[in-house]
Amino acid sequence: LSTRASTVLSEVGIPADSELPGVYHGEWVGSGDILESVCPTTGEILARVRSASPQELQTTLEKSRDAYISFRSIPAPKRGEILRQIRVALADKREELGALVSLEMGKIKSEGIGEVQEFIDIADYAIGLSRMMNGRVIASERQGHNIIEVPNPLGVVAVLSAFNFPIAVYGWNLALSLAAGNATLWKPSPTTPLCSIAVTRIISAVLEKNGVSGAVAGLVTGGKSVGEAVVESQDVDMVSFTGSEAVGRQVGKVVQNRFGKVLLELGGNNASIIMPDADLDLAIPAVFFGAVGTAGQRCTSTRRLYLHRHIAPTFIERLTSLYASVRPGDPLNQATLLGPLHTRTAVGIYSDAINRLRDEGAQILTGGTPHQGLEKPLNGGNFVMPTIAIPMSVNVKDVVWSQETFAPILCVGIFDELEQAIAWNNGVPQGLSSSLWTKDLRNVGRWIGPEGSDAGIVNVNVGTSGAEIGAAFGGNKSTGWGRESGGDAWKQYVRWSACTINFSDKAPLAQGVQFSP
Ligand code: UN1
Repeated sequence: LSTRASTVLSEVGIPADSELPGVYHGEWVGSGDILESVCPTTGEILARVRSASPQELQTTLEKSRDAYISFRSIPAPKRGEILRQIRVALADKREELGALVSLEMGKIKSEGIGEVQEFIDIADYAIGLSRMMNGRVIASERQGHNIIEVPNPLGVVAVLSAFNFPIAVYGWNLALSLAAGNATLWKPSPTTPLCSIAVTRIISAVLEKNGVSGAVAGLVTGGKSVGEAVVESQDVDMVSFTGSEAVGRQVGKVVQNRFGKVLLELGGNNASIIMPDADLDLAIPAVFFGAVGTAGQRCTSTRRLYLHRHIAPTFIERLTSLYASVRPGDPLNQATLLGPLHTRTAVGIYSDAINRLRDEGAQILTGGTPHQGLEKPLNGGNFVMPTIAIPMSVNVKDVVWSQETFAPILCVGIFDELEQAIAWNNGVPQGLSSSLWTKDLRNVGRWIGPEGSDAGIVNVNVGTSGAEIGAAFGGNKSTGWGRESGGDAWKQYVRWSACTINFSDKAPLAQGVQFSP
């Protein structure tokens, strides 16, 4: 193993060339299929993980349920105190975990660290929340009666997370779920098992120190069959799934069929709209980060750029020259802005999307090929050139506009009226993030109002990617309507009871109904 990799791994307690158990339910086990963690930058195998066998998965599901049954009685502020200790332990390993994200997922280190910071932020939020998970008192129509709404712990929450945010998305779910009094079971992407093992070790040490079952935050690594079994299990009360529209559609059906709760965070096909009065000094770098940052592998990455005709030539020229300055590199190096795609398969998907653009007559302004001739060890990595394309026309029903490709490909269209750009923004199946650049308040009003963007995230003079934890995160339409993280998202992680309580000496029926013989 290269020194760059073994250094990062040893900082999080993973020996070089090791084979690790990938299942945790209070103890570490693992005798299922072997998962290989492959470094996207060099192609080397970082470690091997023994995933969950069917029996181990069943045991973990049972232990999760047992853990929920004891954990739900611990008062919420005490659960918040445990979360505070988890927050401290994570902050203590912020840089090391950030480097591990960078090594295993391939995003640049600053973004890897940012992801751990996002977990810390949502932990802070949920610690406060643990003293504020309030219900309501409602006026009853009956004398001497009161109605209260009571939030209670829900049960077992399974989190199926994607490779692109191998720590943060779990963090959003775990923090709320733990504060809410649930047991959480994590099924991470099979390609980022090391991140999940490192995080689970940190959390389990805190749980055990507090005399709480480690299965409050369990882990099952594995492939498709493990994911399917978790989704199908009657022991799982809620499934929070982040991933593709195709898989999310199946997950939604299966969970709905057994009347479980589901929270879906699926495709993003996010647009930025640039008005003629926009501050280009701010807008151009924001589009650059949105489209090229994380090598285009965020759900919130900018994939579509709609430019007003008046500023289009200048914008394109300046954006293209920023693209020309980007060199692919080791994401662990501080100067690197562009890391690899996560898998070799993704390089093929990138090439297919470029070919489709070419076939349809699009003009490729920059990029359009995988990176060739890179020096060792980067020649083993999945590097592609960030690409700007101008399709022949903006028919948003065309595949080039309507399909999400998880790679740094930006399609540009030119408009004359804001209405046109908003129609394009809304004309695709997905509805996660969107961004308008303008100084005119009237445009802002239109954009955030009923005739504006139909996405879950509607920004003004802020790019499509890089949401903070304070607001509820998620999207509409084929993005799945899920909401995670801040805002009122916690309300999904509890079961609500409407309790009518009679303090009087009579027992009247509602609506004045009489029912006496
Ligand atoms: C995702 O890509 O699934 O807003 C999550 C952002 C990040 C989270 C993205 N805070 O880009």
